Amino acid sequence: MELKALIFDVDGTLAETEEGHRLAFNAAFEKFGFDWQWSPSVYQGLLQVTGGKERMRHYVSTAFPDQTDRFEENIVELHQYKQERYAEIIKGGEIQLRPGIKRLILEARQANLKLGIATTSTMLSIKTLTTSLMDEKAFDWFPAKGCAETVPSRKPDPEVYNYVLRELDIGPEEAIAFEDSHIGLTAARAAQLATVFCPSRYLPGDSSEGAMVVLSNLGEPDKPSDYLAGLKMENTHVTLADLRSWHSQAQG
Ligand code: XBP
Ligand code: MG
Repeated sequence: MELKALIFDVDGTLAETEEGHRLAFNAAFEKFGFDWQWSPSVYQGLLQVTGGKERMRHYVSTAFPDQTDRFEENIVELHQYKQERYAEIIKGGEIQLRPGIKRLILEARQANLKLGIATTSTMLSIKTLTTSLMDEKAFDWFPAKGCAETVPSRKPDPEVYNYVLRELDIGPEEAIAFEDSHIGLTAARAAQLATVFCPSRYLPGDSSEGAMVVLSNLGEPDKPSDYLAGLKMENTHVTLADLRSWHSQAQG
């Protein structure tokens, strides 16, 4: 089967965004009078729960069960406030796209490949990141966007990827997914998608079991990627030719 589409996870894959999310969550807790803050190490553990609201509910129910009622009364507004702070952080320019992401997406557009996004984050976070870090029109480069609002279940459930495949009107054997976490890789693999895995800063030890190729990142001509496992890489950075070659090898 021909390679017809690339499907990208967002957080940790398009950009190392989780530190921005963490700071935004903490700003929201403070704003709404909840006296806890998530340290990097606590947040790293909480990333095992996907979806911001789900993550916060899990934390409060386990760490501050006596505040679950008051938290539940505020969670919608609190998460909206958190998203606004996160958008400011992204627009502030401290977080950039990971190496090779924009280069490969532009190459895929040139070759008329379809593009999709599959994230447990929100449509606002997709819009903010694509228009701020990629191109002011980049939100429209991805006709299929599986996210918190369009798909009720969360990774590692594969539904977000199955949704994107349906929206793109293609089968999993015609696409490649890009992920940064074991949870996301599990979701992509459960949707039968060959996956390029570039572990992110917050999840360096995540298992790459099932990935077609494992790399430090997609690389740039002047910033070589480190090959970590899986099908062999011919270049020092990932090109569309590499993806087509891996895709046909993975098809067997
Ligand atoms: C990562 C997530 C998200 C973010 C927080 O999503 O699990 O919940 O951590 O963003 P992915 P929200 O790696 O699938 O892109 O608060 O918008 O959920
Ligand atoms: Mg991710």
